[in-house]
Order: sequence, then C-alpha cells, then structure tokens
Amino acid sequence: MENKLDVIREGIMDGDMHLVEDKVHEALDEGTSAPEILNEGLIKAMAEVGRLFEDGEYFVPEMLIAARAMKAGLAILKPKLVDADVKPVGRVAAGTVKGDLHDIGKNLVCMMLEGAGFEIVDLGTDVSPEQFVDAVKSQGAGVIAMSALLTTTMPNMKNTIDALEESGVRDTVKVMIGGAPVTQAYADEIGADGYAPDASRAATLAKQLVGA
Ligand code: B1M
Repeated sequence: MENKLDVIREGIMDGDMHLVEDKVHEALDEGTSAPEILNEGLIKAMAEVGRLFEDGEYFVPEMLIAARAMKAGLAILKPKLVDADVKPVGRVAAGTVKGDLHDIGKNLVCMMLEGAGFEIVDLGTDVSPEQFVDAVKSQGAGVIAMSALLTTTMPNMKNTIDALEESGVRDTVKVMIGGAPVTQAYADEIGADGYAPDASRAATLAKQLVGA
C-alpha cells in the first residue's frame, strides 16, 4: 500500500499542488493526524526542497511551485491544527523595508518560513519602521524579517532597529535581514541578529534565532 506521507512529500517536491491536496485529504480520512502530516509530510518536504536549493539542484521556479503545493496542503490542515492546538515554532513579521517594492524574494522567504512551521505576519512591501514596531507590540512577533533589494533602502533596516530600540522592544525580538545587496558584514554593522543569503537559509536561521 502506498505511504500517503511519502506521496505528499514527493508531490511537494514536484510542485504538484492538486496531488498534495488529494493526498492530504486522504491521509486525514484514513486517520493520520494533522500534526503528523504537517511535520512528516509538509515540513520535511520543504526542508528537502531547501537542501536541493542550497546544493544548486533546485532554482527559484522549482522552489516557488513547491512552496505553492506546500501552502495548498497547509490550507487544508490549518483548521485541524487549530483544533489540535498545535503551536507554531514562532511568529515572524516579515516585510520589504520602506521605499522598496521588491517582494519576490521576501515572499519566498515567507513561504520557506511557513514551511518550517512559523506563523507569518506578512506586512508586505514599503514597510515603515513604525509598522515593524507595531507588529512586535500588537501582534506579538518574536522575529522581524526584513528584506531590501535596493542599496538606497538598506538604511531603513538600521532605522527599523533604531525604532525597535527607541520603543523599548528591541530585547523582545530577533531581527534577521536579507536581500541581494545585503551582507553579513552589514548585518553586523547595524546590529541585526542574523543574515541569510537565501530563503532556505533564512528558514534555518529563523529556527536558530528562536532556539527551535
Ligand atoms: Co528592480 N532593481 N527596481 N524591480 N529589480 C533590482 C533590485 C536591480 C539590482 C536591477 C539592476 O539595476 N540591475 C536594481 C537595484 C540597484 C541597486 O540598488 N543596487 C533595481 C532597481 C534600480 C529598481 C528601480 C529603482 C528601477 C526604476 O524604477 N528605475 C525600481 C524600484 C522600485 C522600488 O522598489 N521603489 C525597481 C522596480 C522593479 C520592478 C517593480 C519592475 C520589479 C519588482 C517586482 C516585484 O518584486 N514584485 C523589479 C525586479 C523584478 C528586479 C530584479 C530584476 C529581480 C529581483 C528579484 O525578484 N529577484 C532585480 C535585478 C536582479 O536581482 N537580478 C532588480 C529574485 C528573488 C528571488 O531574489 O529578491 O534577491 P531576491 O531574494 C533572494 C535573496 O536575496 C534572499 O532570498 C531570496 C531567494 O532565495 N532574500 C532574503 C531576500 N530577502 C531576504 C530576507 C531574509 C533572508 C534572505 O531575511 C529576512
């Protein structure tokens, strides 16, 4: 008999969204629990997708369709996970910084973080330091994930960290940054807690930052 979780994992890696939806439904009908499908199916598959991306075997398009298939499965599981009181690994407020409208990389980061078990508050693009501060204060984000694609908007990462400090919440939140012009040296310079060069490593970094 086919193992549904194997098929779900393969479906995600192939980006076959409809297969994933069908098999998630079937696995639930057969009595597999939502947390098991999440952990052994969706999250494991996305970890493997991340590994293949880091090894240069998958590229952005493969990652995007895998993430789309993962999200389709997650949408079915979400209500059941709420019923089962499954807590996310952490809550991440993610956005592209003020003045910057590039969102493809940021969306990919959000998808990989979601695939790693995080709850995402997607603040979108052109996000001001005040909006990031508000996400910590009113939405309880434990991680701020900032993306910038323009050298001219990178300083808004530093401005956001300054705003977090000024509003007294810097110690309650981890700050991670990334985007094509961003480097580890820049993260060190502005006092961010971490930098990741791509979406897969962003998921690994976020888990390290929250001690998961
Ligand atoms: Co613009 N753009 N763009 N652009 N654009 C760049 C970034 C540019 C390098 C092109 C160039 O000149 N060669 C250049 C920036 C130059 C610079 O600052 N040094 C540039 C420019 C100048 C501009 C405009 C100013 C152009 C103009 O109007 N004169 C303008 C600015 C608008 C604004 O933001 N205010 C502009 C506009 C646009 C479009 C709207 C047309 C479009 C964006 C569409 C969209 O995002 N919805 C666009 C695009 C598509 C690009 C390029 C071609 C591609 C960017 C992209 O999506 N890459 C880009 C050139 C290039 O990069 N080759 C360019 C794919 C994506 C998956 O990669 O975002 O790097 P990336 O994300 C990676 C990693 O960086 C990392 O993970 C991702 C995947 O693994 N990552 C993180 C990203 N965020 C992370 C966060 C993390 C960790 C990792 O932790 C939190």
